[in-house]
Amino acid sequence: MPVATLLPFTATPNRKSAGPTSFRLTEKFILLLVFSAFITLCFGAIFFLPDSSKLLSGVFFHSPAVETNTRTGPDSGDSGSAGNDERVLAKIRKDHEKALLEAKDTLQKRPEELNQEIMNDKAKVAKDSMDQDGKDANNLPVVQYQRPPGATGHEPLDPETRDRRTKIKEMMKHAWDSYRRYAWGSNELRPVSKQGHSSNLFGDIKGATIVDALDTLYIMEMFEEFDAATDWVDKNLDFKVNAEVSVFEVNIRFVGGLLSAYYLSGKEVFRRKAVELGEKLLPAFKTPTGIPWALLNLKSGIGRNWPWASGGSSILAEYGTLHLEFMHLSKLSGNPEFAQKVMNIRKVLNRLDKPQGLYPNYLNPNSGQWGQHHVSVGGLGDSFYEYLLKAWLMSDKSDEEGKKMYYDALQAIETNLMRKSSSGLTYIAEWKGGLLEHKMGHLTCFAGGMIALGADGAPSDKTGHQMELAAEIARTCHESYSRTALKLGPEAFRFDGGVEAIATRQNEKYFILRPEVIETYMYMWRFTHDPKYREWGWEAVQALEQHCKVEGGYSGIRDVYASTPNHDDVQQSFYLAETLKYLYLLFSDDDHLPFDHWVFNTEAHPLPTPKKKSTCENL
Ligand code: DMJ
Repeated sequence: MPVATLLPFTATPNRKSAGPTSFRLTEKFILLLVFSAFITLCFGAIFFLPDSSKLLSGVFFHSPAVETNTRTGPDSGDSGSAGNDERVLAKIRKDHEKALLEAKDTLQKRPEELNQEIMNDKAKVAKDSMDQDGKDANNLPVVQYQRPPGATGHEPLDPETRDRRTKIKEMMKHAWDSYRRYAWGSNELRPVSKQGHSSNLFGDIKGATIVDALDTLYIMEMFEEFDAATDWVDKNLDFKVNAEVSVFEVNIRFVGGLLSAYYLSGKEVFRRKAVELGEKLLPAFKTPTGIPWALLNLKSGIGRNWPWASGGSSILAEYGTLHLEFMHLSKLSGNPEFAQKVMNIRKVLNRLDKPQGLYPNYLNPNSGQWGQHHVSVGGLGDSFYEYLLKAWLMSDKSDEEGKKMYYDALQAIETNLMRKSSSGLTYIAEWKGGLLEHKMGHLTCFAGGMIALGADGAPSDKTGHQMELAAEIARTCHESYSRTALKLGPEAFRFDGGVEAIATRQNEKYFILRPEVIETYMYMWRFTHDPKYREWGWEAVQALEQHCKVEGGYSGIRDVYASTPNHDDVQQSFYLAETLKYLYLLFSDDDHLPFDHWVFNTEAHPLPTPKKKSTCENL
């Protein structure tokens, strides 16, 4: 038996600090030493202890030959006993030589060969334990796990960048340790009052921060914390709740977080939990059109829409932000239903007329007709556009329908919603029945990153133009930060009444640790390497440290124009999932979660973009 087959199948794979290659080799070498020492001891005992072979055969070994010998008892003659001892000794010698040869052979193999052997052994064990339909004990198909490139990175060479990256990791540690200390198992942390906090978006599902933070912990190589989080997920994450949840929020944070954790670590518990939760969400699609409800009771499977949403409509950014996760769920579960449900959403949308080519935010799931004609690239609309582009990228650019829908929509947005202020700031306004509201949300700032990400795939004469638009949006969003007292951006800012990039209404002046502006800096840095994006990111870090950091974690702020911060006492789970992750990547090299192998879901959970002909070719 090769030494490789003795290794535990659940060893944590490919970590920089304890990678499977070095870890397994070391482990094998130790095993080999122990095994050789043990055999040597046996030989010593056989040759030097009086009548030791009898002792051995009676106490340590239970081979049929030995058992036969001991059972014969006093009747058996000495000559027969000596013959049996000889046979046992010969067998031990033979096994020893064979094991030594196999071990020598194993040690001569290259790490990749050893890895492959381990993978094959794992697949074989999994195959042996599956039933006739090729499913494992959890009724999931056996999937040969392969880690996509760039799951962990390396220290940047430039000392300043390295220090800044280390600083972000310290911020993550403070946020995580505080959550662990004061709110472990709750959805979020109240960092000022130092206790747990639960929003009703997740019903009675617990642990939003744990699931949202898993992949950030992994990519920052905080493996002790990652293991604790994994253990919590394994033992405590429970979806059997009699409560109503937001289908969108649960999908982007929990399903997305679990999927990422699976793809980064290869741990089956995450695949199992993601599929289990995905199945719980399926009843949301039981509507006459198949456009899902916004809210779903996970126990009864009864859905409904937000009471405030235009005549019982479903919301574009909610039903349009399931595609990436559901395609992966189909792949990992072998159940095509997930993919069918999200492909049907596209069918419904493509049958409808679009005013000026725009997608209104409200759609009635019963009639299949638009509700109020309100269009936005911020709240209620945003991630629908993001998912069209990313669905195309995630399909290794084979999803032509997603591609066309994205570039057509972007053209309509540029024509109808994008404007320049009198001092030359480009912004994306909101559209209400043909009239523009000259307001841009913090949420809308993600569009700089999205447009940069898509620029390369646009018709060649538009690539440069789209990169310019992306850079202009990044600049506008940076202005929205630098025009405040605390150097953190408001929830929404306006371009009317003589102001530019400033919030004028009290209820738009808050900052809740949102990631979108930093997300755009990260994309712009990757595509341009213009140092200003790292500088802008660093400005945000300093402001976060100065105004949001408290002893018990990080808190949002009620008014970014006030000279001193008034904390809202919530550390949002997306602060760990998105804001800190995008900051870390901003100060990392480009080969950490490289864009040609990963796309980020709208909660910044990286999902692999399998190449055609690989194990995930149908995505
Ligand atoms: C996140 O949950 C996601 O980014 C979502 O798409 C929009 N809002 C928050 C962060 O601001």
